Amino acid sequence: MSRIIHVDMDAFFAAVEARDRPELAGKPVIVGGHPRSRGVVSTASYEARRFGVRSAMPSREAERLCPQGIFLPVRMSRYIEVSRQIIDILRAAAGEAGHVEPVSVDEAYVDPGPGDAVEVARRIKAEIRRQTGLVASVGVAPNKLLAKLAGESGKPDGFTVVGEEDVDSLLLPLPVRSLPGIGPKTAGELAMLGIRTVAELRSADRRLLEVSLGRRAADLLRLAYGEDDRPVGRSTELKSLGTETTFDEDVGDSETLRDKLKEFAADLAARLAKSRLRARTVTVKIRFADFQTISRSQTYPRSLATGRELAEAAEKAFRRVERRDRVRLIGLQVSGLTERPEPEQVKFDFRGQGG
Ligand code: TTP
Ligand code: MG
Repeated sequence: MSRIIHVDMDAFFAAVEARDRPELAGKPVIVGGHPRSRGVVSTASYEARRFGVRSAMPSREAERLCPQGIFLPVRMSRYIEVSRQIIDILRAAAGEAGHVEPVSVDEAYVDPGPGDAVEVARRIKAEIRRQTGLVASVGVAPNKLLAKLAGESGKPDGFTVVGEEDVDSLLLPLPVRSLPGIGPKTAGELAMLGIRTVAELRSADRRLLEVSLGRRAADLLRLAYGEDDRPVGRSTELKSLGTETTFDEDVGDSETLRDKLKEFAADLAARLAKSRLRARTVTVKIRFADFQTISRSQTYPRSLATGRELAEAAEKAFRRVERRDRVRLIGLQVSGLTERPEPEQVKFDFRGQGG
């Protein structure tokens, strides 16, 4: 039975820009850092992707691949506004009995409850188009893993329903990299064993997998068979907030990096406060001059909220970075978000008592 719906907006930041400025429709729009800076591409319209432009690519390279590209800066607050509008549409479609789990600014899972998932999914796609003028790709499948892969398989402007009988035709041809949790490192390890696709992963020698991957082997096999029993979460807010910067010139001294982290901590504290949230995990991300990218996280039993608390946690995580080379990009992310307790009930209202 197809139960879970995955929704992900097509070329989200670029699509919002083109919606706000109709003259950009159908053009190669590239949102991100300026091509004469050392910034990176946040996203590109599908027209720009035809030239090879991709998220996270240096903007300079994007300009080389697509000289006619229209480069625009990131307007995050605008995208968050549209994101909220989309979440509201999803909630309305899920109804009282269903629920919505946003996973990023443009992506969410919907559990339609007892409602007909395909029917709810159709309504979601149509309402997003009608109310925002934007295109969502939607996947419907028996679980979250398959719903996401179904949605991705139809991009852009996708609507893909995967029943039990379609699971193999969806999964088998996929590169192992498409499975969640398989990053470049694990994909590299698998490639050494001659495993590139899900079909190859399924038919791989189990002993060999266990020897090479240890405990991860069992998890990978479950993914390869499309097994996933994670429920759609009921938390209604974003799972993480983050900010990062690419330096104009690689930075060697750690004081500059620490200052940047303090700045980020203050910014994130303000954003957490606006959403009335606290965070339990703080992650520092660093990309070195050679593009090696690492992250170090600190998780606390008690949640953090102030700029000072976040800065201290960031500092701790930063100290765990062993490599001391020049840094191209630094970022800070908070996750494990929880709602702030309501303030103590105000018992007395002193207004009107003079003063
Ligand atoms: P995605 O959903 O990954 O990408 P997308 O919506 O632009 O395109 P599509 O889903 O059709 O493939 O990310 C959502 C937004 O998040 C994206 O519009 C911009 C931002 N983003 C970045 O800023 N940096 C990144 O590296 C990625 C992947 C996304
Ligand atoms: Mg998207």
